[in-house]
Amino acid sequence: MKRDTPLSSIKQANPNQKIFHQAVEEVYDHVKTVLDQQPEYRRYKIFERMAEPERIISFRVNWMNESGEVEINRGYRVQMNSALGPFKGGLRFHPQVNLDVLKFLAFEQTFKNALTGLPLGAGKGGANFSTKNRSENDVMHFCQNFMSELQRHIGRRVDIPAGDIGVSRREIGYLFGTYKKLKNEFSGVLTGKGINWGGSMIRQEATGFGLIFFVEYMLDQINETFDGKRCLVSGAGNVAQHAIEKIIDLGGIPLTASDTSGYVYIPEGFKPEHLEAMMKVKNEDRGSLNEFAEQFPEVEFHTDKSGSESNSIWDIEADFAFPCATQNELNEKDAQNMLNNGIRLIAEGANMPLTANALKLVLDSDILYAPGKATNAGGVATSGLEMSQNQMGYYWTREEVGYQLQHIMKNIHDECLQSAQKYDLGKNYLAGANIAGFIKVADSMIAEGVV
Ligand code: NDP
Ligand code: 2IT
Repeated sequence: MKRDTPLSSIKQANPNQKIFHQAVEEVYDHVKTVLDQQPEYRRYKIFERMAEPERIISFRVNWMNESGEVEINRGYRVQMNSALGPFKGGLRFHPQVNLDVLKFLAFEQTFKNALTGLPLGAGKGGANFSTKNRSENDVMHFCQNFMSELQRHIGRRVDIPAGDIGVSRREIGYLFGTYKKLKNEFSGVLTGKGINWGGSMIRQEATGFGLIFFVEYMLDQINETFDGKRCLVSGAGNVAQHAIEKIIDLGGIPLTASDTSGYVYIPEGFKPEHLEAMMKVKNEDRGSLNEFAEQFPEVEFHTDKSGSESNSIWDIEADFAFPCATQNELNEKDAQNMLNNGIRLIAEGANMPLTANALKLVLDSDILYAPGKATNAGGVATSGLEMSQNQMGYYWTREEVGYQLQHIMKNIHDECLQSAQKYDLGKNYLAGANIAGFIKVADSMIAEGVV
């Protein structure tokens, strides 16, 4: 009889959660070497325990919309792992939110948060709700009803949510206001807050900036810089916007951005005025990218058909690529096109944007690749800095937070490389990130006993 591996038993225990399986398998592929060398990890079933959330909360969110109609949504919080600190991770509001997606995100968060070097456990939550085409009142009422239940399960020493897809500073504001009113407490229970009400400098920019800092360190290794490099960026939200901003700062040429309506391509690259106009359309008007494209003759708008014969953002010739939209947005065909077109580096702003087959192709090639759990960790790291400032009641300057973010990204970069090298895996940043994150959490779990 074939013996169960940790991976097969996790898959059996979580049938039909394909995205979660994908995330677990990708970590297991690297961590199994460590399990073989450290029998304690197997004896204490550390990997299996990491894949089992400490607690899952699922709740009804019912509320009345502007037309007086009752709506019912499902809210969740997956409290994944508290070995290193209180549960920490974003909230996603998107129609496709379900436990499969949230468990994958919470699992990834475990390793990412460990890599930051800050005392952060891992969690993720959200609801199957879309803020698109909703009035301001509907968004506020939804957030209030969502928090009226979530407030029982979170706290500044228990679980500290933040934003993710569909949850920006506006939603964090409504969620924070509701928590404050219900608990009669002004505290750092959420991160991504506004600067005047407990937020940290640079939290808004941190994920995109951190991604580009990380890539600067990768380029240092080969004596390269961003100067003159043509860059593909997908997404047009928080992460993509600030990645584009930093690429421009460093002399790179961001060529593209995308949303659910399509993608924009600027053959000469984004200039600050393009970015400013796109941010207005996406953040203030809450519109689509074609509304941005209409403002400039040089901005081309295309409907995206990733993976099909033509017209995908990933077909454009470039040096570097930064998928910053969502999971599994870049498939095998896209990856093959990029390799054929001579792409030299892929670094993930989104969480798990490459399908398993796309990832395999990329890892088998000789291009540089870095995974989201390392490269997008600047967001949660700056959330960690926001928590420290909330606890101190004292706020750092933009320069101070910027300096700390750069320092954290450098440490993550170096730790990934060192771990990969220690296990003879060369410059495999993915293996390095998985192994380094795993060991920190595993050792802490053993120290804290079987609880
Ligand atoms: P936003 O909601 O700000 O932006 C998401 C962008 O991606 C939007 O432009 C959206 O288009 C587009 N998008 C979302 N889903 C799809 C889809 N199925 N197909 C095509 N386009 C899509 O989210 P963020 O920028 O915050 O998050 C982007 C990614 O980065 C996610 O994977 C998130 O988990 C990850 N991340 C975010 C962090 C943060 O601090 N915010 C930290 C670390 C990771 P449209 O505008 O049309 O909806
Ligand atoms: O995926 C992520 O790391 C985030 N959405 C940010 C989480 C946070 O707590 O800042």
